[in-house]
Amino acid sequence: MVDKQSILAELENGVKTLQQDAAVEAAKKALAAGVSPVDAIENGLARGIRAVGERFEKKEMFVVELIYAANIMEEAIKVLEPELKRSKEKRHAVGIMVLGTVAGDIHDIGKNLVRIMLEAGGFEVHDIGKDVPTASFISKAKETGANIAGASSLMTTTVEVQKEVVDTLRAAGLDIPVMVGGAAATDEWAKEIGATYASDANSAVGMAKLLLGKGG
Ligand code: B1M
Repeated sequence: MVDKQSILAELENGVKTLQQDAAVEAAKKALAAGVSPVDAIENGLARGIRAVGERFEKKEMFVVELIYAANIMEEAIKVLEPELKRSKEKRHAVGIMVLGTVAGDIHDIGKNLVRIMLEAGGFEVHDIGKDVPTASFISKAKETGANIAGASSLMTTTVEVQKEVVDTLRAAGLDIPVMVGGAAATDEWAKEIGATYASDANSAVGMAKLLLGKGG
């Protein structure tokens, strides 16, 4: 019997030590052992990528290694994704969200997880991608009749664009709730710009429902 903690450690180390085969194998092991895919991502893979980020910041790793680690994480998530979708009850038309990573920011792993979890929670999500111009949030929201918007930002240099998204939606007459998240966003920041903060993909689902009066 393989214990959960050692599988989580294998997931973390696979990303941290840049070993794709080990990370992918650990993801398969996690599924076989009944570890929840959310746990495997949040307490395994994500810890690994954040450790890589810290080493990158201290200049102990090159950007090419950061890119490689992100690819490893994405490959391992592909293994977990079907179960991640299965593990949540499907309920349709809970809400329609336009979701993207703000202009200037190409980080999309976290945003993609948010999309997967929201879809699993019954939302119709229109993912407009990464590094998207603010105008795209508005045009997509109008086109799809979205009743909620989501903007992800991971960098201190692009977090300001979340405010631009809120302001531009309002200026276009779209008074829909806006959820923000990503490493550069905080609860305080969200309040300041008239948005709502969600710290992770799981709580994003509960928060989005709450914002649409469908919580509980
Ligand atoms: Co970059 N990067 N990166 N990077 N990268 C950070 C963000 C950084 C903090 C690393 C560091 O130096 N310590 C730093 C930013 C510093 C700052 O704030 N100023 C940084 C930098 C500097 C850069 C470049 C500029 C590096 C360079 O080229 N010199 C460059 C950016 C270029 C650009 O955007 N214009 C860059 C590039 C990259 C890669 C391409 C290599 C890769 C991204 C690959 C990809 O996304 N496809 C990458 C990665 C992997 C990271 C770190 C290491 C990890 C990010 C990640 O995927 N985390 C990151 C360090 C860190 O975050 N600590 C870093 C795992 C993911 C599951 O978590 O994204 O936080 P996260 O998402 C969570 C929650 O935040 C939340 O839910 C998710 C799931 O739980 N959430 C939401 C996210 N969005 C949400 C939206 C919501 C609600 C919740 O509502 C809408």
